[in-house]
Formats: sequence, structure tokens, C-alpha cells
Amino acid sequence: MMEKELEALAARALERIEAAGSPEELEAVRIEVLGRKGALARFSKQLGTLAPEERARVGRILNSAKEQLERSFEARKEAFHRRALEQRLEAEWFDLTLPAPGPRPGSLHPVTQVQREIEEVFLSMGFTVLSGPEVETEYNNFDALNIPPDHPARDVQDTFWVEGGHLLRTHTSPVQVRGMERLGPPLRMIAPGRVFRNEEVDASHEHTFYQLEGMMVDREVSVAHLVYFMKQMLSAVFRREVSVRLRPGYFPFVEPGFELDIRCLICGGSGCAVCKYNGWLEQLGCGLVHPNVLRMSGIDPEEWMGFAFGLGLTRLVMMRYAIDDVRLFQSGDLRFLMQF
Ligand code: FA5
Repeated sequence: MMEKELEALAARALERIEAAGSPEELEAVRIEVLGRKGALARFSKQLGTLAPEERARVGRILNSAKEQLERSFEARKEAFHRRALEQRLEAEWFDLTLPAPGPRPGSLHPVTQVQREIEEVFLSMGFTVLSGPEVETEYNNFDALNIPPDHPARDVQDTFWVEGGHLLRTHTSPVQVRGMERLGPPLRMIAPGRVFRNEEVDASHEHTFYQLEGMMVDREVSVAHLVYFMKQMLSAVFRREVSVRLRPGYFPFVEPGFELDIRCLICGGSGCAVCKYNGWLEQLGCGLVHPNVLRMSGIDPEEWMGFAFGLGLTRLVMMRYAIDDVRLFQSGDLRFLMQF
């Protein structure tokens, strides 16, 4: 009687082990049949009610059923394990013989990239690229540029002074002075570089930023030349024809002096947040070189004339890539830098 039940139970359990679709299902069957409170355990408890010789016989049957079930349970479990491993190997396959990807190549800083583009444009038009030191003399930064000693630009608030009367250049214009003295007239030069001002830092003002200076000295130089070269440069940077306008602007080293604006590239001139709703964006200071400046560098203003400009390179890069915070440039933040 018990024997038959046992055989039926073992047969059913075997079927369920074979049919289990997942390790979880399999485990549920195991607990139900082989667990401490499972079906087989209940049978062993009943063994006590049998006569001694019956007990021994049914006991043997019970043990062999238990062993058989345990074996098929282990086999099934092993099969699940193997299948999972195979799936993982399939999914995570990789070719050991492929060369390693290596470190991600770096890229040039966006200011350097735009600087180099502008250098290419001017080199192709016969200009020389010059550089000057970041620690300058007061003479080159101010006096030789016709900036009188009482001019507000010399104010301690704007200038970082260095021991011995030197200073961190506040603009790239002192390279004009170096250029005139080194090259002599006629000359065409540009000078990109880092400049420093003792200013309160905010989204559009840095204490350290980049400018790009330019100068041309020849026998006949007019504002038309100036506008032509500015349009060449700005059209190259923005990769389209740009409209420019001149407004009067005061810089002691040029006469007449101008602020040059371009028609807003975002709204095309109709007014938007970027151009503060006036349709134009300020780009640079420029003008015809003041006769005093030529004279101080040993060039006769009766014979020669020139134009000069000073571009806020950092601001230009901001406009080109629609970057709204100048502080990002020197943040060293790779999330920013990796975009270029
Ligand atoms: C000058 O520095 C003149 N040397 C430019 C010049 C050269 C005029 C030759 C005429 C002939 P200004 O101080 O305006 O001018 O600065 C030029 C540009 O530098 C500004 O238009 C602006 O784009 C940028 N600039 C000025 N201050 C900051 C700052 N704190 N942070 C970022 N950019 C600045």
C-alpha cells in the first residue's frame, strides 16, 4: 500500500524535476519533495507504524527513491547552471587578439583651435605671427601706447603689478610696440596671447583671458583696409559671411578709434537674448594707429600709417560655440573640454 504510493510520488516528482523551467521552479519542487518537511520526510515518519520486516523493506525503497530524486535534482541543477554559463559566454564574447583601445586621444583647447584658424587666415594674407612676454614693462603696456600716467587703465584695480615695476600685460597691444621695433615698416602682424586683469570674475569676465592683436603699417592704410581684414577673419571663424559695423570707440593708441560689432548670428539682427535685443554683438576694438604711437617706436608718421585691432579671443570662442560662461575655459573640467 505505502509502497505503491511511494512509487507514484517518486514518479511524479521525477516528471516535475524534468519539467521545471527555471532554477527557482526546480528549487520549489526540491523543497516540496526532499525538504525537511517534504513528502518523503512525511513518509519516513510513517515507517514507525509498520511491522519490523515491512519497515526494513519499505525503508530501503524509500532510501533508493530519495537517492534517485536527489541525483536527478542535482543533474537538472547542473544543467541550468551550464546553460546560464553558456549564455553569459555567448553574450560577453570578446576577441582577445584585438589590440587594446588605448587611451582616448586628447584634443586642443577650443581657444587654441580658433586661434590657429585665425592665424591661418592672416598667414595667407601675408601677416607674421608674433608673441610677446606675459610679464611686460610698464612702458610697453602703457607709455608706448600713448596711455598717459593718469589714465584709469593704469589703476591698481585693473593691473596686476609685479615686483620691480613690471606688470602682467593687460592686453596684447604691447606686442604692437615690439612688432614695430622688431620688423619696422611696412609690416603686417598678429599676436595672440594671454592677458590679465585684476577684475571681479563672473560669467563674462575672467582675470585671465585671451586676446588677438593685429597691426598693419604701410604707406596708404585706410579704415576700408581695416574693415576688409576684419570681415575676412570673422567670416572664417563663423564660417559664413558676416555683416560688420563700426561705432566710435576711445583707445588712446588709435585715432580715430572704433568698436567693431557683427550682426547677431543667432537672430540675424532682429534681436534676441544673446545680443541683448539690439541685433549686434561687440567683437573688438580697433582704429588707425595714433601718430604718437608710430613716432615712439621710431616710425615717421608723415611717411607711414597703419591700423590696429584687439580682439577678445575668449569672447569670440564663446560666441562661436554658444558657451555662456567664460569660467569654463580654465576650469580644467574634462566634461567641457572633451566636447572639442
Ligand atoms: C583693449 O584691450 C585694446 N587693447 C584693444 C585694441 C587694440 C583697441 C588695438 C584698438 C586697437 P578692451 O579693454 O576693450 O580693449 O578689450 C578688448 C576685448 O577683450 C574686449 O572687447 C573683450 O572681448 C575682451 N575682454 C575685456 N575684458 C575681458 C574679461 N575680463 N574677460 C574676458 N574678455 C575680456
